[in-house]
Amino acid sequence: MVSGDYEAVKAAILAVLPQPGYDDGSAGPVLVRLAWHASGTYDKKSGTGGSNGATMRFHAEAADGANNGLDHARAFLEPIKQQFPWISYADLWTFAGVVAVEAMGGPKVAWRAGRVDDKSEEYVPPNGRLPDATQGEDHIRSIFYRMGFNDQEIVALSGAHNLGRCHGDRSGFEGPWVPMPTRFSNTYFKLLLRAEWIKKKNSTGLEQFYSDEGDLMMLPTDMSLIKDAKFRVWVEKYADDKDLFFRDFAAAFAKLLELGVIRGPQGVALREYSVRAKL
Ligand code: FMI
Repeated sequence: MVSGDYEAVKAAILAVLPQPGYDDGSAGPVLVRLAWHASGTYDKKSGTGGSNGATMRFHAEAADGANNGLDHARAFLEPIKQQFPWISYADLWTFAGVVAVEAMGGPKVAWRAGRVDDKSEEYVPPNGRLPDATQGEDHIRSIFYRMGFNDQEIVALSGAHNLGRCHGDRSGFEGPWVPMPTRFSNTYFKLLLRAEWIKKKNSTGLEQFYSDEGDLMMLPTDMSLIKDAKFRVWVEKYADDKDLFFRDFAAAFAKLLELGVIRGPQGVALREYSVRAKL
């Protein structure tokens, strides 16, 4: 196998997407969540965390409650890592997110190879850096601002909840946001604005919001996007204009996957280089 043949890796990722016995029949949504959680630990002040290093391979990060269920995503990709040992996990996990978004009908997202896997746990970021879905707009802002995102980017990224579902045994929340959770679109924003959302306790005891028919859901954090006036402007724009959403999502997701990646010569993200460049 030719080292650096990303088209071959892409074909292998496309081949694992159909998973008839899993969730809604696709590995795509959980792969997008893996790419996001691998990257979203970034702290722009210290330069720590982020997608470089693939630190979620280590127990300390994999065991963060926010990462529950991502073992499925890592397991879907493991045979591909075995088939193409030259690709780093850090590249494979982020690339799989990009390939999955596009394959599910979403935009093409810019992606660059070059991340390097850390050999030890030295750079595992502390647990608790990812957002908590039971909280509101202040929390979401503080977490995403720490990564370097603004309000518009926060709303665009949240549009990924067009995909997939919540699992009671992972996050404690239950159900999908949209009727077709393996098709990328702006339906999530339309539903947020149009449906009536009713707060109820779910079967695990957490409060979430249900549509009048009761088959779709929203998280407390999703609801904060329509409660907060500055977020709501963007929800309305993205509900109205799918192309704008696709463009803005592609830009914000590409930026997310580059967090913590400081590239040296030839675009290779050496861990030592990233850390020293910040000192
Ligand atoms: Fe979301 N998510 N997400 N999400 N996410 C999921 C599933 C899920 C939160 C909470 C949350 C982003 C941001 C945020 C994405 C993509 C993205 C779940 C259910 C919860 C509770 C997990 C489960 O399996 O039970 C927030 C509110 C707090 C962490 C939040 O800020 C972002 C930025 C993205 C990518 C751009 C996807 C695709 C899923 C579906 C996963 C699946 O397994 O179906």
